[in-house]
Amino acid sequence: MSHAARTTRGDGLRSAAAGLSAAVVAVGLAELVAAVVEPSASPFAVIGGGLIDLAPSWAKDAAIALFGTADKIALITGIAIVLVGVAALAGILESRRAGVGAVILGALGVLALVAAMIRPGAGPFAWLPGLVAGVAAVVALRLLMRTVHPVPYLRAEHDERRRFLLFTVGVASVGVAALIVGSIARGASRSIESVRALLRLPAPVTPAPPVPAGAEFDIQGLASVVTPNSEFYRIDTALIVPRIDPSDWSVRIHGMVDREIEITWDELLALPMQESFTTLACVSNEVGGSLIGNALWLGHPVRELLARAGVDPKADMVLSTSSDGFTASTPIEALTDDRDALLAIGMNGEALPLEHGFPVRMVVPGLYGYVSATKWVTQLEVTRFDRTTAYWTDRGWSERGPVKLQSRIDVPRRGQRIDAGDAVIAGMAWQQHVGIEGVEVRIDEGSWRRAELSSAISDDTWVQWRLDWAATSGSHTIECRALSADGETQTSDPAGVVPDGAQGWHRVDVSVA
Ligand SMILES: Nc1nc2c(c(=O)[nH]1)N[C@H]1C(S)=C(S)[C@@H](COP(=O)(O)O)O[C@H]1N2
Ligand SMILES: [Mo]
Repeated sequence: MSHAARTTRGDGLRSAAAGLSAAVVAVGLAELVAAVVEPSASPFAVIGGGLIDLAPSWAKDAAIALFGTADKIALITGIAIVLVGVAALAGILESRRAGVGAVILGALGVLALVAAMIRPGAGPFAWLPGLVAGVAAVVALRLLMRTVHPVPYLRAEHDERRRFLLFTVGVASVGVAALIVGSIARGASRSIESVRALLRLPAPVTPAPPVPAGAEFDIQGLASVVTPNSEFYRIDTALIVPRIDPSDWSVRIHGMVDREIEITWDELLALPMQESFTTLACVSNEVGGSLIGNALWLGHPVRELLARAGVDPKADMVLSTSSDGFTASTPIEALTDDRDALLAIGMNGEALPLEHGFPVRMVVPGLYGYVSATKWVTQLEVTRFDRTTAYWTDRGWSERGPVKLQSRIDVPRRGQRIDAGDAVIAGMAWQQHVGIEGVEVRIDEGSWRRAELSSAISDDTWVQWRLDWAATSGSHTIECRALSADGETQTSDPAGVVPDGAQGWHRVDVSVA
């Protein structure tokens, strides 16, 4: 092997390492600055957030299908992998031609800067982390390059190598240290969590009736009728959960109204509070899926606030907006009729968890979350469907999203091995704001049998069902279908989640020993 060839290959590796090291220190310093100055302007968060907003709806579906609630971790990991590749390449290109790699890394900083500034709700220093990232990356790369290409004859080769290693590892360590300090700083600014923990929610003027005695069958593996907050599904576009101090929060009701109103947290808390159980479902929930949960919500009826503002009779929609720019279009009748559409502050007896919309969110019975359940809500614009469109409507989803009649088999699970003899089949059924009249089950495409329903909390919640089954050995297929309170039978016609929710019968294959 010739001396020249060896030097070239070593150069390539070292250049790539220099690029990586420069990227690590840039990311570390930028995240540290963001943590201190403006947490939501973190380069990872703004670029990730931008990707989420730009992603076509099939990509969002695929991400949810593949990673479920871990979709955000998957995205961050993906960005990190791409960054590693680009940084290594920038290092190599820089060593071939000075300036090229620096321009690439600098451009990444500019990308973070722009992404931070165009985010809804960007603060006055949103540009700073991106700038820091760009400058740090360029300076570090140029500096490290000098040690990749040392001045000839000055030192022995192994000295040069040692010097290069020292510099590269040193610079990267500064980045890692900054990342650690940044995440500690982020943790220390957990003050919103303590504000939340110390909150005392007002008692409801209209409490929910107690959960009926027969609401819950005691069957292992069957979803509980009320979903604990810690197990409640979470779906949103927020890479960084908005941290809103209630004392800074207000909601503005404007648009086609007689008088615009703005309500602060203290004003909201002083209004009469109502409690109700409402089952919330995601339009991305597949047949048999778990993106659904039921909670006891505490809040003030949206209808009262709209009445106060005075709604123009020509309006047919309310566009709710969150602090981070998400929007949902809710048909106005769902917010003005007698259903329990709430501006909610409480979930299962505590203040809303941060990731479920603290301090205030919307909850509307009968509609999928993407057209109704805006978390971190700050604006209600009374408008018309022909004037404006919401976040997911712009990405190919239906502008209206009434919940479809659905049922699900929880027990037995797919592929579960059970013993022949007495067995139980059980699951959940729902069509919020309509109600469930019955559930039917059939085995191996035989005749339909009526399942037993638990006592529903209300028409706005899901209900459990169960059926005894004398299981015989062999492979079996179990299917279920729900009957709604208004006489509809759940369709067998399958459909995917786009554009307005999945449909079809849930089917589970089991083998009986
Ligand atoms: N601000 C904000 N609110 C949002 C969303 C969002 O992306 N941002 N997603 C909606 C969707 S698609 C659903 S299904 C529900 C989920 O509410 P959860 O996370 O509390 O279960 O929130 C809705 N509210
Ligand atoms: Mo959703």
